[in-house]
Amino acid sequence: MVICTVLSLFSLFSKAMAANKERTFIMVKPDGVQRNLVGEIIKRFEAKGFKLVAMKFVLPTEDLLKKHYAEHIGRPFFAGLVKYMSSGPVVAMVWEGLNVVKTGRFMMGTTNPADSAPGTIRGDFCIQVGRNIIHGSDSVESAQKEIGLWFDSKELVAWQPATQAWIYED
Ligand code: ABT
Ligand code: MG
Repeated sequence: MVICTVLSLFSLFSKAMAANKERTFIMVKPDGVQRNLVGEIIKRFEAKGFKLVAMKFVLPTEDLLKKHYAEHIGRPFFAGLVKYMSSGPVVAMVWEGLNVVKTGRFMMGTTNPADSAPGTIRGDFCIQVGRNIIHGSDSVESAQKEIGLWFDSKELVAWQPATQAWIYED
């Protein structure tokens, strides 16, 4: 009986810990970098309570972008999208936390900034869909694919933020 209770408490604890470890791929696009919005975007994810796991400043190749946007190959906007995304450096990041994929998308705002709510990143800082300054994974599966595309596993840093007990209940 006691063993069962201890085991189920341990199982609940492990599930909560695993949920807190969801990861997403966030990227400040070339227009976000050119418009000096890197700090503003990082600040929002940091202040929210998410944990930074990896970050790099890179000029992405067309080959990498074609893999990143493979789901859009053949669509009329694809060539313009790859041209825009390879036009300058980007800041690629991995952020971790409870529901970070979904919450990250809320924080970004809708794809078309014309519909993004004020207070979201796109709602506050951009106007057109082809210059929407930030990317965030749209599902846990996409996040895993994108993180693997942009980062080596050894670039994902294991660390324990001192703030965790003040951000999560368990
Ligand atoms: P990303 O974060 O760039 O992936 O944007 P998001 O997930 O919000 O939107 P999706 B649907 O993935 O669009 C990818 C990029 O393609 C551009 N786009 C998309 C167009 O220009 N016209 C369209 O009709 C659609 C559907 C917008 C997205 N990013 N940029 N730039
Ligand atoms: Mg997308």
